[in-house]
Amino acid sequence: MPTLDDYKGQTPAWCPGCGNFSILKAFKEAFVEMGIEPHQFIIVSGIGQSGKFPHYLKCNTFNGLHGRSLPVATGISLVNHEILIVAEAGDGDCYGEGGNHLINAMRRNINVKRFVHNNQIYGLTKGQASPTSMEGMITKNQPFGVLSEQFNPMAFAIALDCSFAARGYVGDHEHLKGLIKEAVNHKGFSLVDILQPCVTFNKTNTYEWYGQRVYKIESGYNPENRVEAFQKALEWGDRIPIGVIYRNSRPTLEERIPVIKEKPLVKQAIDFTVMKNAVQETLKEYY
Ligand SMILES: Cc1ncc(C[n+]2csc(CCOP(=O)(O)OP(=O)(O)O)c2C)c(N)n1
Ligand code: SF4
Repeated sequence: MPTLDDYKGQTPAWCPGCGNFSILKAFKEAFVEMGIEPHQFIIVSGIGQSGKFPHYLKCNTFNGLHGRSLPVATGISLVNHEILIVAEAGDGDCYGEGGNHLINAMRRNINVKRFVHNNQIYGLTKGQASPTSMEGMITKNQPFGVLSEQFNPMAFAIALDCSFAARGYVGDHEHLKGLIKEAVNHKGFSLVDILQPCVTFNKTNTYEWYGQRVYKIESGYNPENRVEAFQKALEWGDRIPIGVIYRNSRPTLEERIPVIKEKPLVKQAIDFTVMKNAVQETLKEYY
C-alpha cells in the first residue's frame, strides 16, 4: 500500500493560505486511500500556480504549454489507455487558453480526469481577470471592473454532455477528497471544478465569501437527469452547490477506436516493414 510519504515531491512555493495546498493534500490522501501507487498514473499540466501541481508530487509528469495539457493527455491516452491520466489546470489555463481543447475532450469523451483549480483569477501572472472572474470585479488590469460575463463551467459541461461534471470546494476537505475519488473511478472524461481562494490576488472570492454560500447538494438529487442538472448548474450567487452535478455513461473514445480497443498501442508489436512498404508504394505512385 502506498503512503503519503511516497507522494512527496518538491517543496511548494505557493503563498501561505493558498487553496492549492488543500487540493494537493486532498489529492494525495485520495490516491493513497485508493491504493494507487505513484508509478500507476501520469499528470499533465500547463502553466500557472496550478500547473506546478505535479512538481509537488512524486509521479510521472508532463508539464507543457499554457492551456495545452488536454492534447497531450489525449495523445498519452491513445498510446496507453490503461494508465490513469490526470490533467491539472487553472481556470485561465482550462477555460481561457485551453477552452477549445476542453470542448473536444468532452465531445470525444477521452478517459482523462480533469481537475481545475478555480481561483477565479490568473494567479501566476499576478491577478488579471480569468473567464470565471465575476462580472464587475476590480482587478489590476480591470480597474473599472470585469466587463465580460462570468463563464459557467458546469452549465458548459452539461451542454456538451460531459461524462462527469462536479464542483468541489477546498474548504470542505473530505467532500473534495470524495469527489476526486469519484472522478477517478468514473469511466470517461471527468471534470472537477474546484473552488479555491487565491488569498493574494482575488480579494472578492475569499474563504469567508465561499463559506457563506457553498452548500452540499441534497441526497435525493439525481445527477443523471440532464435537465435538472442544468438547473443546478445555473445556481451561482447567494447559494453555490458542490457535489456531482451531472453524470452519464457514454462510451469513451478509447473504446470506440478499433485498433486500440483490445490492447493499448504500447503493448502491440509493430511491424515497421508494413509501414515502410506502404510509404515506398505511395512515393512510387505519386512522386
Ligand atoms: C499562451 C500563453 N498566454 C499567456 C501566458 C502567460 N501566463 C502564464 S501563467 C498565466 C495565468 C495562469 O492563470 P491560471 O491558469 O488561472 O492559473 P493559476 O496561476 O491561477 O493557478 C498566464 C496568463 C502564457 N504563458 N502562455
Ligand atoms: S498568487 Fe494566489 S494562486 Fe498563486 S500561490 Fe499565491 S494565493 Fe495561490
